[in-house]
Amino acid sequence: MGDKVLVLIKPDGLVKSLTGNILTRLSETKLEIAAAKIVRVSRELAVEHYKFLSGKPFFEDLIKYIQGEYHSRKKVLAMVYVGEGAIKKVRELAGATNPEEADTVSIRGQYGRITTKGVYENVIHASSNPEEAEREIKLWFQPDEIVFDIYPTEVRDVTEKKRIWSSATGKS
Ligand code: DAT
Ligand code: MG
Repeated sequence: MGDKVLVLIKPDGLVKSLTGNILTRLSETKLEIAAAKIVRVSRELAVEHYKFLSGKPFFEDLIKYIQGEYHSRKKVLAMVYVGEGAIKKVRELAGATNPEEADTVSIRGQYGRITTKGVYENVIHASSNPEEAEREIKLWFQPDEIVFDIYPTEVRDVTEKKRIWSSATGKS
């Protein structure tokens, strides 16, 4: 199966209508898409995702950015790609963390920017190594949301409160 990688198209990517373009470029890698969903990012999820950067001066801005607080679209597109060299391939396509330093034809090089506040709006996230990929994929996705069994699962009886569709017909 090869590597697994969590890919996020961040709120700036969505506002700039880059989704189609980025998906095309990802598909050209011939990696396989194993999961995808649009997510409204809670503070809890954002903090857990970026927990290794919690000591950094830019941490609070980073949390606000991924939550869409700086954009009109408060959501991200979260995806899992699998395949030989997936992490390397997607990170190469993404380009360097700092959009000013990223290769000019990479996604971050082409579409990223540093705001006047110093926030790196770099359009896309990609896990940086297999351990991070596993941690991130398990944070963003439940097993049933992924079409392959990419990590071992277990069956357990759990009772939890769950929001379901109301039986009342709503007006759209
Ligand atoms: P990457 O996203 O390339 O894996 P990272 O994991 O080191 O980079 O950092 C996560 C995000 O944090 C990154 O996409 C943008 C932001 N960031 C990193 N370094 C930064 C800096 N010096 N100033 C502002 N934002 C930064
Ligand atoms: Mg990283």
